[in-house]
Amino acid sequence: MPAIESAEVLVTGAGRNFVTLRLRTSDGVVGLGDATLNGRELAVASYLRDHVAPLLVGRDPARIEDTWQYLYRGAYWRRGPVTMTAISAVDVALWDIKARVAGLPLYQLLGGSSRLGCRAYAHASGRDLPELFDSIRRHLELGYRAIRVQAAVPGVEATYGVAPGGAPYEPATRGTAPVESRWDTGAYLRFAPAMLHAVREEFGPALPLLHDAHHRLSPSEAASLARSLEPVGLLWLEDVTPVEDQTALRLVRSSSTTPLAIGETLNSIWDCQVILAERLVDYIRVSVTHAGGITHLRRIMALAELYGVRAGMHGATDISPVGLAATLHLALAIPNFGIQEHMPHAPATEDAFAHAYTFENGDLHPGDAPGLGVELDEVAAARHPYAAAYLPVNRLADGTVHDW
Ligand code: EZ4
Ligand code: CO
Repeated sequence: MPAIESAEVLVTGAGRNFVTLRLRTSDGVVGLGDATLNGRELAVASYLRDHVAPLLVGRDPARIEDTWQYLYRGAYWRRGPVTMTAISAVDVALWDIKARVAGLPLYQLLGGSSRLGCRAYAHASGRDLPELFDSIRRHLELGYRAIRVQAAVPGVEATYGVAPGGAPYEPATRGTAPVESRWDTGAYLRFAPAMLHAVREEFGPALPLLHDAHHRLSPSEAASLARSLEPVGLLWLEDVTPVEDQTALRLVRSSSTTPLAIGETLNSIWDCQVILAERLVDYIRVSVTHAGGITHLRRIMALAELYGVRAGMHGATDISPVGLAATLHLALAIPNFGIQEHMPHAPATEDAFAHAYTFENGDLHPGDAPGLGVELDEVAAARHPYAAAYLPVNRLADGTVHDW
């Protein structure tokens, strides 16, 4: 029986910070897992290096479910983003190994493909409406068929989703402490409906449009926004309320038919149990990298299917190419796939991670290379050392810390 011979944790700053787990078996098969937790990267690296790697060496790489249970139930202190990101990385690396041993792309082990490709949506943004319209047009020219739209709120110095100076948006900033921004919910609520109505008017009724409120509203504020956006016909309105308060969505749901999405910061099936069982959203966004890997996300998506909820897969740049590949293999196979978020990675990230997945005609496809179809180029990765980076912190005008 082959055994896991080594478990290495590789930290790079190639494009942005990424943590990658590399497992090697006694018969020379290598599997990769994404262990990146944006802004808290080294906590997961330590969790893996100090507490998980020593337990993996000598184990049978084929026993994926047992290893998952061993790391989850066996830890006693369970759940939470650090633990679940670490378990995700192990799980994905083991699925990579199993599929490489089989000589098959991972999606074949998950039941085979259920669709031609995974419809992706792009992020368009602008500091004003003309710049936003240009950004949408640019993304349509690149082939995207669904667009998330975010625009700078007048009077708010930094708006989530809008890059300063038209560069691709990356929320984490290098430095020893987070950047602090001022947030004004009133200004946002006065601006967002008009902005989204203007986009719909400009681009016509057929273009699928999405918008992310990024967890900043109270239930009544969210309900009123969702109601005012009904004529826009969004594909979804994302993250209206802070997600840990699952029942906050009840008021939004009962007040409006605007489709809702939530879940990118949730870490387990229990974190989204109420949201799913009460059908409080249309799309669930928990990710392969932060919610227990292929093994656990598959279970979450099976529960979601029972309630008519579809997968709205998280795909920001802090999901590494390893994590994105894992997401795409699952997205291609499950019956209730909805849509895949796609923010292209920086050139330095592309240099460090060669991947078989492709983007064509608005769809991502995981490709047909064995396993995940991703190879890590250690030399290219090492050219860019890790440097601490943080997501911003929001404060209200009076200095009160608010959700970012
Ligand atoms: O802010 O992944 O919908 N996408 C998002 C992302 C998140 C980042 C945080 O690490 O909300 O851009
Ligand atoms: Co989001």
